[in-house]
Amino acid sequence: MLTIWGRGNSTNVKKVLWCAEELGVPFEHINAGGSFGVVNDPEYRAMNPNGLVPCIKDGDFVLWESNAIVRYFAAKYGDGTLYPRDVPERASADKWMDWATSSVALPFRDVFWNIVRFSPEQKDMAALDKALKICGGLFKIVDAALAQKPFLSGDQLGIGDFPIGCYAYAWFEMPIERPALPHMAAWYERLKERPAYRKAVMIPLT
Ligand SMILES: N[C@@H](CCC(=O)N[C@@H](CS)C(=O)NCC(=O)O)C(=O)O
Repeated sequence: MLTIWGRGNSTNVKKVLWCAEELGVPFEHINAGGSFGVVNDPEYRAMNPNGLVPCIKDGDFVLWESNAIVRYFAAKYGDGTLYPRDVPERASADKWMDWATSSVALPFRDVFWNIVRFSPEQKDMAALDKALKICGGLFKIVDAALAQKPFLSGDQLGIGDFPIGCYAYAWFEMPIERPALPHMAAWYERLKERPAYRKAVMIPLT
């Protein structure tokens, strides 16, 4: 039996829930983190000493780090579909996962928290403005890639689409000014057609 821990409104948890839903793997979902607590329980810390979400247990196998979990699900349950067998194709998809963490996560967090999470007194408009510009520039790179192929993983949805696919929902639904991103917007429309994406990712932002 597969168990997934993590509050569903976390981008990192969404990746994992969306991937499991795409693959049709049955799982139990336990809310954890934020107001749900759980992450400081000794049993949870024994699984994930970081005290962060998501974390999964598949049989006896425990794994944390959302991108690693998406790769694990794809390799175990979606070999040849979500997990490209062609090595350069897989590496190209991998690249978008790593890039989402190394380049997008921090500026995106500044946008998201200043628009969605912070109270009016907490908002930092200078930081928001700067982060919006950075994210707009980064998503132009995504837009250019999606001008060449329908998905970040190639001709079909794959591991490379999950992290930025989760950001795309917030990016296109937040009340912000966005640069023109026609190919990224068309990809987002394609994602919105997927029941798994709607179920796991398109939940209220607040
Ligand atoms: N690099 C980790 C980051 C995990 C992370 O920072 N998770 C956040 C939620 S997005 C968390 O657990 N925050 C504390 C909490 O929710 O209690 C991953 O991708 O899994």
